[in-house]
Amino acid sequence: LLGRWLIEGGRVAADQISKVERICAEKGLPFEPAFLMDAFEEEQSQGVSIDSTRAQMEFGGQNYLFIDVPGHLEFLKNMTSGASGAELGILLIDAAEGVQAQTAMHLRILSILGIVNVVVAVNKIDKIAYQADKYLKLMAQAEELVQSLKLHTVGVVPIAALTGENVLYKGDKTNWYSGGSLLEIIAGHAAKRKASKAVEQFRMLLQDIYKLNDERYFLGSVVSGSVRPGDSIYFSPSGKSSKVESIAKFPNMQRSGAVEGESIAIKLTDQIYVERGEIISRPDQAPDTDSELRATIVWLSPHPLRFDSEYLFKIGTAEVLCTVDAIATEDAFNKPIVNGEILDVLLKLSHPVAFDRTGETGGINKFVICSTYETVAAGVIDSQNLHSIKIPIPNPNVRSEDGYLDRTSCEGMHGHKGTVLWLTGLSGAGKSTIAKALEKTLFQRQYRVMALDADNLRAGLCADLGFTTEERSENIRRIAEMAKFCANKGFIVVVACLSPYQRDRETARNIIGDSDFNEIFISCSVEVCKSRDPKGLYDSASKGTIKSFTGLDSPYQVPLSATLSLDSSQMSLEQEVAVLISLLKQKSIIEEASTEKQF
Ligand code: ADX
Repeated sequence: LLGRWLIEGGRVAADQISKVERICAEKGLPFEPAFLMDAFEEEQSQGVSIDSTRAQMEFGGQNYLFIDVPGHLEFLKNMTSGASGAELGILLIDAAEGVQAQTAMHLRILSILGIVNVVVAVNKIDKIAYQADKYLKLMAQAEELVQSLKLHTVGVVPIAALTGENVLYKGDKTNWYSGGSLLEIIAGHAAKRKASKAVEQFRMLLQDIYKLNDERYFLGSVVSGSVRPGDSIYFSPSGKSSKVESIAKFPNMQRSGAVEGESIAIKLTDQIYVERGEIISRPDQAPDTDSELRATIVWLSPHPLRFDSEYLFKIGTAEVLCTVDAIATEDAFNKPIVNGEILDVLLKLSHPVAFDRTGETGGINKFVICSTYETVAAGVIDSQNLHSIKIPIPNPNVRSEDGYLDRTSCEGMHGHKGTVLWLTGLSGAGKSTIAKALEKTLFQRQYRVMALDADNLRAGLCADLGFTTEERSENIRRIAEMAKFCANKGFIVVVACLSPYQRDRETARNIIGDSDFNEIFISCSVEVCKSRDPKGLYDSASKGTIKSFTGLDSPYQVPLSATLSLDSSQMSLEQEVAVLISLLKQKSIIEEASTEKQF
């Protein structure tokens, strides 16, 4: 097929064709485009630069790069280490031989490379005498296989690369086939891709931060979407946000914007401190962050996978340490995982990284795993959220019982409405102090209030939980369920919980309900929190006795759409309480006046 593309694409000089024709004639063989490939290989060994596995050519004003993947594992390494992901896979099936065991393996590799769109080309249709019924059987088989691997069939086409039937142009021997030629199918897909590029989300990989004449520049490559001065941007996994002041493309050229494929330097409107490895996005299209991932990998090393070894995990520009656990089968632990094997794994990372759950709309979901010396695996992150998988599904045999008191009766009895104020912020920001002061004020004014301090709950209800991302998620899920319960009993619930991840706060919002969930960000810089250090934890963490401490070696993602932000380094406690009381009034949770009592 590649030989056919080359001939039709005008990439082969007439004398080369006649040379191959002559050799074929001498050997009494019919001319085959495949022989051209052999001829190229020979030339290549003599230093002529035609790559026998890659062919670039133009058809109808559109440039194509065809890459032949002979199932070589070495090739996979090249393919995954660069940003050279193909846009479309052509699965070539021999009409005479049918779907082979290897075919499924090749398709799985495509999916690991993030190539979800596949054209099935049933080749050598001449060998089965252009028979429609045989082709249709193969077509159904191939389509089923492609779909079973969650790939998408862009088209299925009967071709004969030898004669050119249906490769570039429709031939006359398969009149029963009503679809387009292989090239027409590919061109149609390319046009669609072009249109969809316009809606791709902005993703830039942060490579470095340069200081130049006292200005800080954030360097990296735009891998999808576009960016312009004035845009609000968000850094993941650190959760920092800022605005683009200007964009430069070295050497020293100011730019009015940048698009996919460009390496640029961004100057921000304010000073933020982040490191290489972050993904820059729009605030409302932030990628996921986690330190535990489900993924599918293909093992690429002659040395077997070791479950007790630490490897280097690389995604985008981020590099962290990881260990690999198999999740698919018990068996995986018993037999060595060797070259070419594909398996489902759970990756435990030393630090959280940012990533996307799908490669669609420009998402970053592919990674490689390296040992000290080599790339040992390539993989794709599972599209299902590890944590959402964990959220228990209620047993259908358990039915909830309506109590005697419903929310309206409770609220009527209390004389005010129920709601949740969810205080989030760093350790030492003042959440507990504010929650306690607010509890006191509301109580003195005879409102029914319930303060849920995460530190206290961790002594009992959540005593089984530590501080991995997964355990923090579970912690927040439990607190959110409790808060919801109390709000439904007409209480004003004040939650004080670090809740560092946007995703977990969104889970809390979903559990509690949008109308009851008020996200209150107690903002305070790490430096101030460190200097306060009421529990001496920052001190212990900087000495290394506490690991994954939020604000130090574990991220805090600043809320993007908090109901209120209170800067505890600027406001007094009284001011903070007053602001929260006026929020409750403004939301008609409590009335304007209420008799105050001293208890
Ligand atoms: S959350 O991350 O799951 O939301 P939560 O609010 O329950 O955290 O608990 C945070 C409190 O646990 C902190 O105020 C601090 O006292 C204590 N703590 C102990 N280890 C850590 C850690 N590694 N990161 C953050 N807080 C920690």
